[in-house]
Amino acid sequence: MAILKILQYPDERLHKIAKAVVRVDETTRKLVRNMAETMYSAPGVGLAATQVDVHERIIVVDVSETHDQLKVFINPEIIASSGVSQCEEGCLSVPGIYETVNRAERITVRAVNENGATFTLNAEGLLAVCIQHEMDHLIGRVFVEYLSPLKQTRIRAKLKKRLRETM
Ligand code: GNR
Ligand code: NI
Repeated sequence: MAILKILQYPDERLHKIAKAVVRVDETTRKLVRNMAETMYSAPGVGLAATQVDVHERIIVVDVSETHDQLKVFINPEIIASSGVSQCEEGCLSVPGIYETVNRAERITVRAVNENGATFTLNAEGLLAVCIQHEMDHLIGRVFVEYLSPLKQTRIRAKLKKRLRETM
């Protein structure tokens, strides 16, 4: 297994659009395992392939405290959603920034798992927020893009400054 490098905002590769996975094979499963290891070691509650510079529709999520509830979503689709929930979000690609974002409160997701089987999941709470956050990454969207232009400018400046200081 391997810990993968997580792209840091503002990196233009975070805005690439991921392509659907056409075949779930051993290469897909290896990527999923490495993504899970990367997420747990960060630590984070979710990770999208986009964040490790792989532009395929794959996300992993585990919101449990015990780190034993890994969920893998390949080609995820939200087929129903309701309500609004406000959650303070963070992102492994935007370290140290936490801001409140509006999301759907409950969602129904259909996806394929690492064995190629299609499943449907109802989610709410942090799990629902996290799935929506990860699915945004797959369409090149980072959570800070929901904030005001002023906040986005400040966040970009802060992260660029930090990159200069640590590289
Ligand atoms: O670790 C993460 N925590 C988190 C908290 C609130 C809402 C969303 C998230 S996802 C984030 C990991 C990450 O960046 N996934 O893309
Ligand atoms: Ni993120």
